Amino acid sequence: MRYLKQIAWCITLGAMCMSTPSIRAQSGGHTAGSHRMLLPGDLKWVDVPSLPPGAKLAVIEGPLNEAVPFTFRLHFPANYEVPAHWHPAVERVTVISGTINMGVGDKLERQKTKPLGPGSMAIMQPKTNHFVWTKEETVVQLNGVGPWGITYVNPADDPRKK
Ligand SMILES: [Cu+2]
Repeated sequence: MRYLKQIAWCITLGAMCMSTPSIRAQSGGHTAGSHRMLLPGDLKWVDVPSLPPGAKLAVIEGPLNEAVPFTFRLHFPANYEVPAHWHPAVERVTVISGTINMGVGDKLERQKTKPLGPGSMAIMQPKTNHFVWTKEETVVQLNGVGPWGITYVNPADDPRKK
């Protein structure tokens, strides 16, 4: 009898494990289960309500609001600023093109930033206040594990509240 119960348990578990990838595949194929190859032209750029106007975002892997690995790109125009803010998870930034000037602190101060050009990377711990600005058009790639979010040090800087 115990043996039979174990078999039943194994079958149940097995069915669960096997059904998971298909559920994921149906949710848009953005999760780790499927092999994807992506060209820059495949990216779908959208506006970003949580950033000052002018930035564009393309989600590669996600969704960003769930506890799953995420990868996305941000396109910043020239002369762009993101005021001091923090994130709930580790932020890994890789510069694809242009230059991002990044600094740590409670208030954006251009002289406290370091210029990061193509191929550079920054790793920011959760809840660390930081800021960025650009002189030229810049594309960065962010990756980590969600849920992702942004909180501005000064709530008046939050474009979602304007
Ligand atoms: Cu940030």
